[in-house]
Amino acid sequence: MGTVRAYVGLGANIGDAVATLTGAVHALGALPGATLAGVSRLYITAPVEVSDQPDFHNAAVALDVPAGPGGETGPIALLLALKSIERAFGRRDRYRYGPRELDLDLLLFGDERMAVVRPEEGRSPDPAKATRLLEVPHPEVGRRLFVLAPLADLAPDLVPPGWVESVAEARARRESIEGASAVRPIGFWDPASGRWVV
Ligand code: PH2
Ligand code: MG
Ligand code: MG
Repeated sequence: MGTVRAYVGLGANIGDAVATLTGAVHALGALPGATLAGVSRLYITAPVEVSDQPDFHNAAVALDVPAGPGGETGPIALLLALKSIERAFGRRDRYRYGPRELDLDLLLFGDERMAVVRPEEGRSPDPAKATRLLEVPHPEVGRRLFVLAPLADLAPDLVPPGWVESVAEARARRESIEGASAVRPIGFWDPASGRWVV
């Protein structure tokens, strides 16, 4: 079985977000068969969709993971692992786009392009979003500077499947819309100490 490079978006805006995101990076790197291939800068970002909530901390990681024996097994297995890490860090179910202890979103899974019904364990109990499909690439990647900025740290020249521009180009386009102050880098990942130096 081969490996695939996946990209995961991280976010938090309840509790000690820096500690939570740091712990989540380590948990991702410790998943069975996974290797941490890169960690973005850490950002403070203005909340989108629901603006009446605290600022977020956001980041992204590149993760090399087992491809899975075929079809959807790889991305689904990773999705379930992300949900279980969210719960381990105290994620509670709230309303869509609202505040959260930890959000881990599967952004990209190699060249995979898919939309499948989420397995029961990967669904939210919130009926407004319980039936959402798992879409890869994540549909919000191209429209959110808080995702594109950290992703561009890791893979600026990548053109995700189905896109007509690179991550860096999409980042620049969104920055001209949202304004440069929407995302503010506050630290670099230091592999030696395994944390962001803020
Ligand atoms: N996540 C959301 C809704 N809004 N805003 C920012 N800045 N960062 C996020 O991670 C975020 C958000 C739902 O997942
Ligand atoms: Mg999210
Ligand atoms: Mg999520």
